[in-house]
Amino acid sequence: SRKFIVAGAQLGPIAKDESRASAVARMCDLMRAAHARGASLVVFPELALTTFFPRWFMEDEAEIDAWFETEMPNGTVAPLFDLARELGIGFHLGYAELTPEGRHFNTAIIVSPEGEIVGKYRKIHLPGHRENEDWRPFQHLEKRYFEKGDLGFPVFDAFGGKLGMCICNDRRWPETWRVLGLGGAELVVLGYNTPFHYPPAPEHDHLQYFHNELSVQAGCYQNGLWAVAVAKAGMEEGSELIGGSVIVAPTGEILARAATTGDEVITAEVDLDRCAEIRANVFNFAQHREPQDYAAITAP
Ligand code: ING
Repeated sequence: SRKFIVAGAQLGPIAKDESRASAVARMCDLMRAAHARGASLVVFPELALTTFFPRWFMEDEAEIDAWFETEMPNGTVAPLFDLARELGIGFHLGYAELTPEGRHFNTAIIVSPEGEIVGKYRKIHLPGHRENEDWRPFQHLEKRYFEKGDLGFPVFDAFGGKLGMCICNDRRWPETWRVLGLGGAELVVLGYNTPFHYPPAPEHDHLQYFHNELSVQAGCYQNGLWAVAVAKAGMEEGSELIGGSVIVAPTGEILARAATTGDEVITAEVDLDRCAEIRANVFNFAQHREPQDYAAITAP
């Protein structure tokens, strides 16, 4: 068996004027708590260093770029990397990436217990819109501030297994999970910032927690893999973000769920060998999958 304990480190709101140092200090506290509970890997949310800035319309490039990291690691996140090395715990971190070439991505990394970046992913499914839409109580301008990710859905050798990542809206798309499953992923780690209110369809607001679990549970079961999905939660600058961080088994069972919308650690023991219960049987791709009939899926 390849057993270890994973932790989801849910974050409560990060205020617009809250420093990155403050967010990092909160994450260090959560990393210590996760370590105290035996975790070898702790998963932080999407865009975990700042408030969810795509809720506002901005035009000034400097104002926009101030939300991005131009290096990773950097002085601000150094305490997190140092603590990881000290405790011998790996972590997943979501952040806004500004490359030296001036490209903007919604990015996540996996860092080893030695403090090395062993995997990187750039968000592919960017929800929302590009221009200000004043009918909305808040904006969702990811298509304005980020480019579509250009790294595909890679799978990395880490923690004795095969790890993949996705980010927030990616989790709603079955293609995300299937491509990671086909890549051999045994554990998918992801963060999300999901507003409770969905302006285009407010009649679905009460379903946000259900749709979060439905998406992750289906992804896990239909590809025989584990997932840790972690929220930035709570009332953040007037926008209520759902909590509901979960750890899900390859069977689709939820093994741990956050009980608050604040800073909270959830943990579960994963056994990567359990993926075989699904992948060798009901979802044995080699035996049962019929890709010759699926052409429509890759059609634009
Ligand atoms: N947030 C939301 C998400 O996909 C959203 C956007 C909310 C889309 C509700 C559809 C319904 O969870 C991000 N950051 O993708």
